[in-house]
Amino acid sequence: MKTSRRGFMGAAAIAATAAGTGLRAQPKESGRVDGPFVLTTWDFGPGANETAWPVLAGGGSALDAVEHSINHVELLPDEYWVGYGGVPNEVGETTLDATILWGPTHDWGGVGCLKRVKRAISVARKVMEETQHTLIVGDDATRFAVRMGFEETSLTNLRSQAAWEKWAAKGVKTDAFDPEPMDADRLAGHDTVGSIAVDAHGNLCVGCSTNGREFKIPGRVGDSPVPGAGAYGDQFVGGAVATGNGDVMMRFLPTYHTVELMRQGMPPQLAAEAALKRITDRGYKFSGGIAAIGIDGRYGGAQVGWDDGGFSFSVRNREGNRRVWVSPEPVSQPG
Ligand code: SD4
Repeated sequence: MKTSRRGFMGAAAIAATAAGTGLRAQPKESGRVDGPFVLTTWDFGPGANETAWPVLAGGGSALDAVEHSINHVELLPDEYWVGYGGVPNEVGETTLDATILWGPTHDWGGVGCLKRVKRAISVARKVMEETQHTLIVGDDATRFAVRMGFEETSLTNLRSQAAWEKWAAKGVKTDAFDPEPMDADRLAGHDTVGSIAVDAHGNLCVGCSTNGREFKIPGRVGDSPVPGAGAYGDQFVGGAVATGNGDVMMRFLPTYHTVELMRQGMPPQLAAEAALKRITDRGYKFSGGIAAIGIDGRYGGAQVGWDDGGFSFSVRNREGNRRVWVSPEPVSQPG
């Protein structure tokens, strides 16, 4: 993986923990918080949670909290992996995938390959609230967004333009034509923001948003907008969000798997490990992570492939924010 930001975070985490015992600090992949709470993945998690927390603290809905959390990341000017200004496809265009679930009604909305509109999670929310559909894709998703009052604008900025020009200058075709990742995952890099909230009324919302995969084949839709793949939730159980190689992960519906195991009483961390193990057991060698939290506030995560330990999620409740680094140890990779 050549994700400079992830590499940096992993190195920083390892350095910080190595300074003490020489070992990784006490892994805290699991724990419990009282509600209301919001959980958000990766290193943008703390900032996203801080944006969402006032909504929850003021008695607002988990739906608004998740939208705030994800909008925060989508609109960060320097965030390359989510929202505008990042991850161009093979022809230099940035396209977005997002989904959102409202627990009380189990209503979903999603957009895939959304073009020229910045707040993909908000468009997904419109799909959920204004239509009977679950997923709208491509230029038609753009037309839908404009119809709902969103501004049509370029998703390219200097950074994404430069990233694409540098890649295009090599004259290689996208790595999506390479063999399936059975020996090694050679993806250039990828990240997704996933967010799960439970509000003071006990209502659950789950959402995620991403640019997907660098230099993807135009039209590619990843796991993020697919219920049960990039995100899943059940009002009576809890939620799970995924990040990583969505082309592989969506074949196994790992967040659905995680939540269903939690329904049977399995702690979130073990459920997430089992869902990833289902994929590695079939021989895939990939990078992927899952963060999950029950309606009761028990949380946990698992990951494979990010050996630098860089995958984290953050959980915010009235006691503050806690960052949870997810150890790569529990799930073994084949080979
Ligand atoms: C995708 N799963 O489109 C997303 C990307 C991601 O960490 O999450 N990367 O494949």
